[in-house]
Amino acid sequence: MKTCINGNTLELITGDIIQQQTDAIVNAANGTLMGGGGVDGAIHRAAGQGLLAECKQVRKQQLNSDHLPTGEAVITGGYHLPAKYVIHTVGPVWNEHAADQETQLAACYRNSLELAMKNKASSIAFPSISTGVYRFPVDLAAKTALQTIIDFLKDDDFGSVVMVLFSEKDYQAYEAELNKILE
Ligand code: AR6
Repeated sequence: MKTCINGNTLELITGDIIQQQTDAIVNAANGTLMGGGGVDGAIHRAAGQGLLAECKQVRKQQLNSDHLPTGEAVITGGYHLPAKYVIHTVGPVWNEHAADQETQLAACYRNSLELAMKNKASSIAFPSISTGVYRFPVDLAAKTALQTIIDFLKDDDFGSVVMVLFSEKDYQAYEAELNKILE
């Protein structure tokens, strides 16, 4: 499904993010930036050792050896990936009693888009941040992600945003939420 927002495009596809030929792809990382399972593991495996080495440098130089806080984003090269950049962001771990998880998830999308724009990227591919290991409910994640992307595209001349969903079930959840928002 593809829609036009203020001259920009927003597309939902099923697929594998490591194959995306966008200027930037987004990694659903953890605060250590040292890789992990899920999409993070796939990105690190496909990009090669150079990515991990740059992540270590970013930790040291930009983060004072601390963890990347939830909702924030940093950028590295793409190494062996088709994408020029990888933007690493940390989604919230789902906890039904916490109040600020949607705000944190929205911050992941907004900060990633702002960082892409700052680096002159005009196309970006996102995975469904937080809906795997971090257990965020996919319908709520889809609503938050799509509303944040749409609000950004309404205000900015960016280019193309692709949501890469890893299963048909996730695609359908995102498609349903996008249709509701566009109604
Ligand atoms: N392309 C696109 N989407 C994918 C891919 C892929 N190659 N692989 C998995 N997904 P997750 P999180 C989907 O668990 O919930 C890591 O260990 C997956 O089906 O990767 O934010 C990190 O190091 C799901 O829909 O990320 C963190 O510790 C979505 O990507 C933690 O997991 C996100 O699932 C982050 O958890």
